[in-house]
Amino acid sequence: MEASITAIKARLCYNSRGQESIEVDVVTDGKYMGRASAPSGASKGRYEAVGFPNNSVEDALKVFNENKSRFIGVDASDPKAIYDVLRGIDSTPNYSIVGGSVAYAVSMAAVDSASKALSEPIFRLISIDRRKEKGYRLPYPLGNVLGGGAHAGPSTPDIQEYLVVPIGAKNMVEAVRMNVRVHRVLRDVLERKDRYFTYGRGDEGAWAPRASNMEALEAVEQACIEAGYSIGKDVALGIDFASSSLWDGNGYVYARYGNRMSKEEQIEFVSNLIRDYRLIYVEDPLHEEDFSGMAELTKRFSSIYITGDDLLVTNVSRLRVALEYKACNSAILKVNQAGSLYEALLFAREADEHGIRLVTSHRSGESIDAHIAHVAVATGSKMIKAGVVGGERVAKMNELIRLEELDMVDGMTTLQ
Ligand code: 2PG
Ligand code: MG
Repeated sequence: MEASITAIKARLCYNSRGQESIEVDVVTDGKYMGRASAPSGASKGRYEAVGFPNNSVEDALKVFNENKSRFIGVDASDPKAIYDVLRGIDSTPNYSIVGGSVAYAVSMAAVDSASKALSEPIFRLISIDRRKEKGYRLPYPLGNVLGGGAHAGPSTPDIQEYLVVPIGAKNMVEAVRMNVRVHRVLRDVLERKDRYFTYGRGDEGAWAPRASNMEALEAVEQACIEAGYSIGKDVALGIDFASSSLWDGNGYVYARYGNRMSKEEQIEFVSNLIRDYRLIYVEDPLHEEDFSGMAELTKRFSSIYITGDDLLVTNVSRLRVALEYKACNSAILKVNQAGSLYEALLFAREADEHGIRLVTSHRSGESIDAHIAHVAVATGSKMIKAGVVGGERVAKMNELIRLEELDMVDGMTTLQ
């Protein structure tokens, strides 16, 4: 069954941070319209696809418009067919000619349209196990409740994201409810600690208080307890250090709160936090080139998620290096880091084949699209990191709640 593209159009749009982005409409069989717009990161990995050629949405639109007729007649339900056209336009490793945002928006809008034409949910069309008809599982939502770093202002923590996972949740509604509850109670905890707390939030809706790295972690732990949850049973904590943002080429610079740390000191710091706060998830604890440091942490803490984001940038070559080093046991999956959906799915398949657990993720600059909820289900991701509050964040959660109603979806996966 095919869904043939009969029209395609791109336009400038805005993301949740108020930055210019790109939106694409794809029409198949003359009547089924799919639409997607590209997200954008603040703490980007050095090796991810560029957003726009010369940082210009206009330049991207120009290249797209010159080439858009090449998409007519292509099967929108086949991410590889879309990829082939994109690569005919831009064969650079990082999409420097047309921009990763075009690659993202075209490939997502295509499956969005095909899903309507073929009356199939997107996750089924793009499943990495295409023979599968039933037994899809839902990911646990990994919720960013407090943040700093590149996502918030100068007096917030150096650490980018303090995360909670509702490990005891039985279903998606309960999981989302638990994350929202921790976020809400955390507001009260922060207000008690700082009577001048403004309820300010960072790019992803996480609270952005004036607090040191450790005060922030303690506040999150406190909020879980006050919310009535037992840590390790109902909920567990995680951290995205986004440590390439801290690395200055020589050491990790905690410029807001703390000292400079060497690689060895950073490994000890992370190890102590994992033990003291029973973290089950750490992302980019070492910078994007430090495969051996990551391997040391993965060896020490094999039972928790040691996750590569900027380290891997959803790129198969980077994944292969990481596999050689045994640098991580879990991988962030961000379609726009790869550019096209097809390349992201290839990455997911290869990671999965090697026992690397997937965590599908949003970007700090998002759209209200919910497509990544389908990407998470299609790739068997154990978790999805998509924020807790804010329209562009709950859009993904609400889609997962809808997907749970489908017969072919078996409910929550298990977090091992
Ligand atoms: C990250 C992401 C998303 P950004 O580092 O994991 O949370 O941030 O989109 O800014 O790269
Ligand atoms: Mg990250």
